[in-house]
Amino acid sequence: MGQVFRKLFDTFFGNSEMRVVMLGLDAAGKTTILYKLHIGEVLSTVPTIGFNVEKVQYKNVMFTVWDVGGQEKLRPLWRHYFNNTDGLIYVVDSLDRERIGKAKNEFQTIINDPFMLNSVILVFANKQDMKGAMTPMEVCEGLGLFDLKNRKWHIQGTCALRGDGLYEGLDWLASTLKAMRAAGYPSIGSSSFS
Ligand SMILES: Nc1nc2c(ncn2[C@@H]2O[C@H](COP(=O)(O)OP(=O)(O)OP(=O)(O)O)[C@@H](O)[C@H]2O)c(=O)[nH]1
Ligand SMILES: [Mg+2]
Repeated sequence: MGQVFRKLFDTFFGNSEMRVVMLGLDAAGKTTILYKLHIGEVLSTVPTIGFNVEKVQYKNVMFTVWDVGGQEKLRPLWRHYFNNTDGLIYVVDSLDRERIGKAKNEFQTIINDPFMLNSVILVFANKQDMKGAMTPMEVCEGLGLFDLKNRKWHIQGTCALRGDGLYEGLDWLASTLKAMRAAGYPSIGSSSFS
């Protein structure tokens, strides 16, 4: 009964929960982003072996964010995190022009997985503070975002060290998922930039 009341309360006040998986090549900045969002600080990170998971409350949405290690030998494990995922945050090191092709291949594999077909896609073009970084538009082209059919996606330039762009991304995730839930799954494709 308590759970029923909780659901009614949440529906009335617009509260909701979202499960988000954050992926991307090693050193893209995933763990830095997770803790900047969770505790508001930049922690000194080591490469993630396995995963970190934290809750991030933003406005009236409780995000559960899974940050999974991105080293090559760990990538085959990513698919174990796909089930029941509302949203994907794909983090790109915008300075890493050499590996944008690799980032694209991994990205396309994720989003075409049957468990991920209804997930909305938020791309963080991270490390925008670095001179020579690819612009969000370049990252967009590099990942093949324009070719996506029937997917909801958004690209956001970020600097995890300063926190720039992170909450703008969560805003998009929250409003998009809420609109989709209100309308009922699956989504129709659309895209946006910032
Ligand atoms: N200049 C700059 N450095 C960043 C930014 N975000 C993260 N970094 C640095 O990038 C390095 C890798 O960051 P992590 O957060 O550990 O990367 P990760 O994606 O979690 O890497 P794996 O756990 O190996 O998958 C660290 O030295 C961070 O301080 C950013 O926006 N700008
Ligand atoms: Mg990490």
